[in-house]
Amino acid sequence: MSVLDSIREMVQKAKSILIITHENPDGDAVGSSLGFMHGLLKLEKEVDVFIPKVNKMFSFLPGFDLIKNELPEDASYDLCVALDSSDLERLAEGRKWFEKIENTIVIDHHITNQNFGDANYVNAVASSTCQNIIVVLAAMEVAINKDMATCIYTGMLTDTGGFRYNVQTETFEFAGMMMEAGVNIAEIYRNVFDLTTEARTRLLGRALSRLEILENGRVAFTYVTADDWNEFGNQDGDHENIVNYGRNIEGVEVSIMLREKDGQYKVSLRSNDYVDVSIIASKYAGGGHLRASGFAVPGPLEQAKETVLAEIKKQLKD
Ligand SMILES: [Mn+2]
Repeated sequence: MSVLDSIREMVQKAKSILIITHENPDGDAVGSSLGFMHGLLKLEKEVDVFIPKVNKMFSFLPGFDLIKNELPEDASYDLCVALDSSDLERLAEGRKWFEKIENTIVIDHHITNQNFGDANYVNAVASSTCQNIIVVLAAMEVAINKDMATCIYTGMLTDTGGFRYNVQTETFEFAGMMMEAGVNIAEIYRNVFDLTTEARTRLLGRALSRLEILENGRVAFTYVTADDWNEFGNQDGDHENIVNYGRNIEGVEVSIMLREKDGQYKVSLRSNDYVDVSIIASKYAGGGHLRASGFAVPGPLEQAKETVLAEIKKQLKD
Protein backbone atom coordinates (compact mmCIF):
# COMPACT_ATOMS: atom_id res chain seq x y z
CA MET A 1 0.00 0.00 0.00
CA SER A 2 1.34 3.45 -0.85
CA VAL A 3 1.84 6.08 1.85
CA LEU A 4 -1.00 8.15 0.42
CA ASP A 5 -3.32 5.11 0.61
CA SER A 6 -2.32 4.56 4.24
CA ILE A 7 -2.94 8.20 5.06
CA ARG A 8 -6.36 8.12 3.40
CA GLU A 9 -7.28 5.01 5.35
CA MET A 10 -6.04 6.38 8.68
CA VAL A 11 -8.03 9.58 8.13
CA GLN A 12 -11.13 7.60 7.16
CA LYS A 13 -10.96 5.58 10.38
CA ALA A 14 -10.37 8.58 12.64
CA LYS A 15 -13.21 10.60 14.12
CA SER A 16 -11.13 13.20 15.91
CA ILE A 17 -7.87 14.58 14.57
CA LEU A 18 -5.23 16.87 16.09
CA ILE A 19 -2.97 18.92 13.81
CA ILE A 20 0.34 20.20 15.19
CA THR A 21 3.40 21.92 13.74
CA HIS A 22 6.80 23.31 14.72
CA GLU A 23 7.43 26.16 17.18
CA ASN A 24 7.83 29.72 15.89
CA PRO A 25 5.53 28.67 13.06
CA ASP A 26 6.11 30.33 9.68
CA GLY A 27 3.67 30.75 6.80
CA ASP A 28 4.17 27.18 5.67
CA ALA A 29 3.51 25.79 9.15
CA VAL A 30 0.38 27.86 9.79
CA GLY A 31 -0.81 27.62 6.17
CA SER A 32 -0.47 23.84 5.97
CA SER A 33 -2.14 23.39 9.38
CA LEU A 34 -5.17 25.51 8.48
CA GLY A 35 -5.32 24.30 4.88
CA PHE A 36 -5.36 20.68 6.02
CA MET A 37 -7.87 21.51 8.76
CA HIS A 38 -10.31 22.90 6.16
CA GLY A 39 -9.86 19.75 4.09
CA LEU A 40 -10.54 17.45 7.05
CA LEU A 41 -13.60 19.51 8.04
CA LYS A 42 -14.98 18.82 4.55
CA LEU A 43 -14.64 15.13 5.40
CA GLU A 44 -16.71 15.87 8.53
CA LYS A 45 -13.93 15.11 10.97
CA GLU A 46 -13.59 16.77 14.36
CA VAL A 47 -10.39 18.74 13.96
CA ASP A 48 -8.26 20.82 16.33
CA VAL A 49 -5.21 22.82 15.29
CA PHE A 50 -2.88 23.25 18.28
CA ILE A 51 -0.30 26.05 18.01
CA PRO A 52 0.78 27.45 21.42
CA LYS A 53 2.14 30.73 20.03
CA VAL A 54 1.26 32.07 16.59
CA ASN A 55 2.14 35.41 14.99
CA LYS A 56 -0.95 37.53 14.36
CA MET A 57 0.40 38.49 10.94
CA PHE A 58 -1.34 35.28 9.83
CA SER A 59 -4.72 36.38 11.13
CA PHE A 60 -5.89 37.01 7.54
CA LEU A 61 -5.91 33.25 6.96
CA PRO A 62 -9.39 31.69 7.02
CA GLY A 63 -9.81 29.67 10.21
CA PHE A 64 -7.07 31.51 12.12
CA ASP A 65 -9.46 32.13 15.04
CA LEU A 66 -10.02 28.38 15.37
CA ILE A 67 -6.36 27.78 16.32
CA LYS A 68 -6.10 26.48 19.88
CA ASN A 69 -3.25 27.95 21.94
CA GLU A 70 -3.76 25.37 24.64
CA LEU A 71 -5.47 22.02 25.04
CA PRO A 72 -7.08 20.51 28.13
CA GLU A 73 -4.86 17.82 29.67
CA ASP A 74 -7.57 15.20 29.24
CA ALA A 75 -8.25 15.92 25.54
CA SER A 76 -8.11 12.82 23.36
CA TYR A 77 -7.83 12.23 19.63
CA ASP A 78 -7.81 9.23 17.32
CA LEU A 79 -5.13 10.64 15.06
CA CYS A 80 -2.31 13.21 15.23
CA VAL A 81 -0.90 14.92 12.13
CA ALA A 82 2.48 16.68 12.40
CA LEU A 83 3.22 19.21 9.65
CA ASP A 84 6.40 20.90 8.38
CA SER A 85 8.51 19.34 11.16
CA SER A 86 11.54 17.18 10.52
CA ASP A 87 11.71 15.56 13.96
CA LEU A 88 10.01 15.25 17.35
CA GLU A 89 12.06 18.02 18.96
CA ARG A 90 10.78 20.57 16.43
CA LEU A 91 7.24 19.92 17.71
CA ALA A 92 8.14 21.44 21.10
CA GLU A 93 4.90 21.55 23.13
CA GLY A 94 3.09 19.48 20.51
CA ARG A 95 5.48 16.58 21.04
CA LYS A 96 3.71 15.15 24.09
CA TRP A 97 0.46 14.97 22.11
CA PHE A 98 2.17 13.29 19.20
CA GLU A 99 3.63 10.71 21.60
CA LYS A 100 0.34 10.22 23.43
CA ILE A 101 -1.98 9.80 20.43
CA GLU A 102 -2.08 6.28 19.06
CA ASN A 103 -2.05 6.92 15.30
CA THR A 104 0.29 9.44 13.72
CA ILE A 105 0.92 10.97 10.30
CA VAL A 106 3.86 13.14 9.25
CA ILE A 107 3.64 15.42 6.20
CA ASP A 108 6.77 17.43 5.44
CA HIS A 109 9.29 18.62 2.85
CA HIS A 110 12.57 18.66 4.81
CA ILE A 111 15.20 16.32 3.42
CA THR A 112 16.34 15.69 7.01
CA ASN A 113 12.92 14.34 8.06
CA GLN A 114 13.24 11.44 10.52
CA ASN A 115 10.05 9.68 9.34
CA PHE A 116 8.85 9.61 12.93
CA GLY A 117 5.16 8.95 12.21
CA ASP A 118 3.22 5.74 11.52
CA ALA A 119 2.73 7.08 7.98
CA ASN A 120 5.17 9.61 6.54
CA TYR A 121 4.55 11.63 3.40
CA VAL A 122 7.83 13.46 2.92
CA ASN A 123 8.55 14.90 -0.50
CA ALA A 124 11.71 16.98 -0.19
CA VAL A 125 11.53 18.22 -3.78
CA ALA A 126 8.36 20.13 -2.95
CA SER A 127 8.62 23.88 -2.35
CA SER A 128 6.72 23.60 0.90
CA THR A 129 4.66 21.37 3.15
CA CYS A 130 1.65 23.23 1.76
CA GLN A 131 2.45 21.90 -1.70
CA ASN A 132 2.47 18.37 -0.26
CA ILE A 133 -0.89 19.05 1.38
CA ILE A 134 -2.36 19.53 -2.13
CA VAL A 135 -1.24 16.01 -3.04
CA VAL A 136 -2.59 14.52 0.18
CA LEU A 137 -5.97 16.27 -0.21
CA ALA A 138 -6.17 15.00 -3.80
CA ALA A 139 -5.50 11.44 -2.55
CA MET A 140 -8.39 11.87 -0.10
CA GLU A 141 -10.57 13.19 -2.94
CA VAL A 142 -11.13 16.52 -1.26
CA ALA A 143 -11.83 19.30 -3.77
CA ILE A 144 -9.74 22.33 -2.86
CA ASN A 145 -11.90 25.38 -2.14
CA LYS A 146 -10.89 29.01 -1.71
CA ASP A 147 -10.27 28.76 2.05
CA MET A 148 -7.94 25.78 1.68
CA ALA A 149 -6.23 27.37 -1.32
CA THR A 150 -5.64 30.67 0.50
CA CYS A 151 -3.85 28.87 3.34
CA ILE A 152 -1.89 26.61 1.01
CA TYR A 153 -0.84 29.38 -1.38
CA THR A 154 0.41 31.41 1.60
CA GLY A 155 2.80 28.62 2.65
CA MET A 156 4.05 28.18 -0.91
CA LEU A 157 4.65 31.92 -1.19
CA THR A 158 6.51 32.29 2.12
CA ASP A 159 8.66 29.14 1.91
CA THR A 160 9.89 30.17 -1.54
CA GLY A 161 10.57 33.78 -0.53
CA GLY A 162 8.00 34.97 -3.05
CA PHE A 163 8.71 32.19 -5.59
CA ARG A 164 12.44 32.93 -5.64
CA TYR A 165 14.05 29.92 -3.93
CA ASN A 166 13.26 26.23 -3.86
CA VAL A 167 11.09 26.52 -6.96
CA GLN A 168 10.46 23.81 -9.58
CA THR A 169 8.25 24.09 -12.66
CA GLU A 170 5.63 22.06 -10.79
CA THR A 171 5.61 24.68 -8.01
CA PHE A 172 3.94 27.02 -10.51
CA GLU A 173 1.55 24.29 -11.63
CA PHE A 174 0.43 23.79 -8.03
CA ALA A 175 0.26 27.56 -7.48
CA GLY A 176 -1.87 27.77 -10.63
CA MET A 177 -4.27 25.21 -9.16
CA MET A 178 -4.64 27.40 -6.08
CA MET A 179 -5.32 30.39 -8.31
CA GLU A 180 -8.05 28.41 -10.05
CA ALA A 181 -9.59 27.75 -6.63
CA GLY A 182 -9.97 31.51 -6.30
CA VAL A 183 -7.15 32.84 -4.11
CA ASN A 184 -6.60 36.59 -4.06
CA ILE A 185 -2.92 36.74 -5.09
CA ALA A 186 -2.44 40.47 -4.42
CA GLU A 187 -4.11 40.36 -1.03
CA ILE A 188 -2.00 37.44 0.19
CA TYR A 189 1.19 39.08 -1.07
CA ARG A 190 0.35 42.31 0.73
CA ASN A 191 -0.45 40.52 3.99
CA VAL A 192 2.70 38.45 3.91
CA PHE A 193 5.34 40.83 2.55
CA ASP A 194 4.14 44.43 2.59
CA LEU A 195 1.85 45.01 5.53
CA THR A 196 3.56 46.69 8.47
CA THR A 197 2.73 48.91 11.45
CA GLU A 198 3.52 52.52 12.24
CA ALA A 199 5.69 51.42 15.19
CA ARG A 200 7.70 49.07 13.03
CA THR A 201 8.20 51.70 10.33
CA ARG A 202 9.34 54.33 12.88
CA LEU A 203 11.76 51.86 14.45
CA LEU A 204 13.16 51.16 10.99
CA GLY A 205 13.49 54.92 10.40
CA ARG A 206 15.47 55.34 13.62
CA ALA A 207 17.78 52.46 12.70
CA LEU A 208 18.32 53.72 9.14
CA SER A 209 19.14 57.22 10.41
CA ARG A 210 22.15 55.63 12.17
CA LEU A 211 23.30 53.48 9.28
CA GLU A 212 27.07 53.35 8.83
CA ILE A 213 28.89 51.91 5.83
CA LEU A 214 32.25 50.49 6.91
CA GLU A 215 35.23 48.55 5.53
CA ASN A 216 35.29 50.28 2.14
CA GLY A 217 31.60 49.76 1.54
CA ARG A 218 31.54 46.05 2.34
CA VAL A 219 29.85 46.22 5.76
CA ALA A 220 26.61 47.95 6.75
CA PHE A 221 26.05 48.60 10.44
CA THR A 222 23.17 49.87 12.52
CA TYR A 223 21.53 49.35 15.90
CA VAL A 224 18.46 49.96 18.01
CA THR A 225 18.63 50.72 21.72
CA ALA A 226 16.33 49.52 24.48
CA ASP A 227 14.93 53.06 24.58
CA ASP A 228 14.04 52.97 20.86
CA TRP A 229 12.43 49.64 21.43
CA ASN A 230 10.25 50.96 24.24
CA GLU A 231 9.45 54.19 22.40
CA PHE A 232 8.11 52.48 19.29
CA GLY A 233 5.91 49.76 20.63
CA ASN A 234 8.03 46.80 21.57
CA GLN A 235 6.19 44.17 19.56
CA ASP A 236 7.75 40.79 18.96
CA GLY A 237 9.58 40.80 15.66
CA ASP A 238 9.37 44.56 15.05
CA HIS A 239 13.11 44.72 14.31
CA GLU A 240 13.31 41.67 12.09
CA ASN A 241 13.48 43.24 8.66
CA ILE A 242 15.88 46.08 9.51
CA VAL A 243 19.06 44.11 8.83
CA ASN A 244 17.96 43.41 5.24
CA TYR A 245 18.10 47.09 4.32
CA GLY A 246 21.86 47.07 4.87
CA ARG A 247 22.30 43.87 2.93
CA ASN A 248 20.45 45.29 -0.08
CA ILE A 249 22.95 48.14 -0.53
CA GLU A 250 25.16 47.78 -3.59
CA GLY A 251 28.67 46.62 -2.66
CA VAL A 252 27.74 45.45 0.85
CA GLU A 253 28.75 41.89 1.72
CA VAL A 254 27.64 41.78 5.37
CA SER A 255 24.90 43.67 7.18
CA ILE A 256 24.96 43.95 10.98
CA MET A 257 22.05 44.95 13.20
CA LEU A 258 22.49 45.17 16.97
CA ARG A 259 19.58 45.31 19.35
CA GLU A 260 20.08 46.15 23.00
CA LYS A 261 18.21 43.73 25.20
CA ASP A 262 18.62 42.87 28.88
CA GLY A 263 22.01 44.57 29.08
CA GLN A 264 23.52 42.74 26.13
CA TYR A 265 23.27 43.05 22.35
CA LYS A 266 21.36 40.71 20.09
CA VAL A 267 23.16 40.51 16.77
CA SER A 268 21.54 39.84 13.40
CA LEU A 269 23.90 39.17 10.50
CA ARG A 270 23.14 38.83 6.80
CA SER A 271 25.64 38.22 4.04
CA ASN A 272 25.35 38.22 0.27
CA ASP A 273 28.02 36.16 -1.48
CA TYR A 274 30.79 34.58 0.55
CA VAL A 275 30.94 35.42 4.26
CA ASP A 276 29.68 32.45 6.28
CA VAL A 277 27.84 34.14 9.15
CA SER A 278 26.89 30.80 10.73
CA ILE A 279 30.54 30.32 11.79
CA ILE A 280 30.39 33.57 13.78
CA ALA A 281 27.05 32.64 15.32
CA SER A 282 28.23 29.22 16.49
CA LYS A 283 31.30 30.81 18.14
CA TYR A 284 28.84 32.83 20.29
CA ALA A 285 26.37 30.00 20.91
CA GLY A 286 23.85 31.34 18.39
CA GLY A 287 22.24 29.77 15.39
CA GLY A 288 21.46 30.23 11.75
CA HIS A 289 22.53 29.56 8.23
CA LEU A 290 25.33 30.42 5.80
CA ARG A 291 23.84 33.82 4.92
CA ALA A 292 21.69 34.63 7.97
CA SER A 293 22.43 34.18 11.64
CA GLY A 294 21.76 35.51 15.11
CA PHE A 295 23.51 35.47 18.47
CA ALA A 296 24.25 37.73 21.48
CA VAL A 297 27.38 39.61 22.61
CA PRO A 298 28.09 41.66 25.74
CA GLY A 299 27.90 45.48 25.70
CA PRO A 300 28.52 48.31 25.83
CA LEU A 301 27.54 49.23 22.28
CA GLU A 302 31.02 50.18 21.02
CA GLN A 303 32.49 46.97 22.34
CA ALA A 304 29.70 44.85 20.88
CA LYS A 305 30.24 46.53 17.52
CA GLU A 306 34.01 45.91 17.61
CA THR A 307 33.54 42.27 18.60
CA VAL A 308 31.27 41.57 15.65
CA LEU A 309 33.33 43.60 13.18
CA ALA A 310 36.52 41.77 14.16
CA GLU A 311 34.86 38.43 13.40
CA ILE A 312 33.58 39.62 10.04
CA LYS A 313 36.96 41.07 9.04
CA LYS A 314 38.48 37.58 9.32
CA GLN A 315 36.39 36.55 6.34
CA LEU A 316 36.22 39.74 4.24
CA LYS A 317 38.10 39.58 0.94
CA ASP A 318 40.02 42.58 -0.40
MN1 LIG B 1 8.23 24.51 5.22
